[in-house]
Amino acid sequence: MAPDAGTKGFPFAEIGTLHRAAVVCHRNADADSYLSAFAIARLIESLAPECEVIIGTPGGMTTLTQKLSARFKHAAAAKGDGDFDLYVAVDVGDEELLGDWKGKMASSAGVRVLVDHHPARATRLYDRAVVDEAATSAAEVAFGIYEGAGARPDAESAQALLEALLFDSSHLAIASPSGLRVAVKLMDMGADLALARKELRSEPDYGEVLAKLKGAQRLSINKAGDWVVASSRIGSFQAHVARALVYLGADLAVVGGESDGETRVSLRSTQRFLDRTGVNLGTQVAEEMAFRLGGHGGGHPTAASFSTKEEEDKTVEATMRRVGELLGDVKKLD
Ligand SMILES: [Mn+2]
Repeated sequence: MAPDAGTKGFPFAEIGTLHRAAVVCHRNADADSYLSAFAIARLIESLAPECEVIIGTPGGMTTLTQKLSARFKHAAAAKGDGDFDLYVAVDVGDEELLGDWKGKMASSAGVRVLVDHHPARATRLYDRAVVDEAATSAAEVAFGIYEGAGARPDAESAQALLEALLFDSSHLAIASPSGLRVAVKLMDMGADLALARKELRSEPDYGEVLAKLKGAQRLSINKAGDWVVASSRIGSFQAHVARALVYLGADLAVVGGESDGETRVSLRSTQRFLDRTGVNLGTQVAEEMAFRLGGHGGGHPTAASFSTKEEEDKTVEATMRRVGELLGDVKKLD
């Protein structure tokens, strides 16, 4: 990783020589990545009016980002043609998430800059890095670049940065003190908080809505020790249903279903459940069940899944038995 020399001198290239610049998001760009890239693209355009700037979106964008990109319009390309004099990778984390752009950047003679809030990794891909691991969003880092340049985001860029910050901070619930300060500064510059909340709302997906309601209808309520364990069966959106059951109040949710000759089980628990029981759903349930039944699985301590060729009933029952081994006898309440 190139040393972080602060934001002074951004974009670290001879402004007069810039003809083509690409601000590149991570694969399947989320709102923080795209909107931060949007504001940085605007900044480069104001610093170098002769330079053509595009936003690179390897592998496209999420559904929400597509909607936001129609509101915050900028020339964008999944794969940029030819080489660029300047590359700015935004919110990328792992450089593999640059997709096709990684190879293009690696072989370029152009200046390569990273703007990020993910932990810095060992890499030689970038010439300069502006990374703040304490930032909740890439938008805060992008705002810091504006401040370092003594520039003020235009109204649209300020709005974009506020929406990016809200997106990555669970609507400010997990924002750091410095993130909150940036949010206030953006509002002082004209960004509208109510509008930001509204524009970040995504349309409900009909299939997901039906799956969640059917999942609730087929609910089985169990108790294991002091813990409420909800289980259900659904052929799709298992993860969404499991999350919804935890949201309803279950400490642990086990949701399984068969489709295309495979049974998929999603597991979700609360942080409180993890803290008190120490049960890691990724290693102790998903990986273990994949091992026992044959299949593959894993995940995080409070969110995991596995799939197997075994049939649905047997799979869910075996998973509940595993829960019993870890928590004590499972008693059905309904
Ligand atoms: Mn981010």
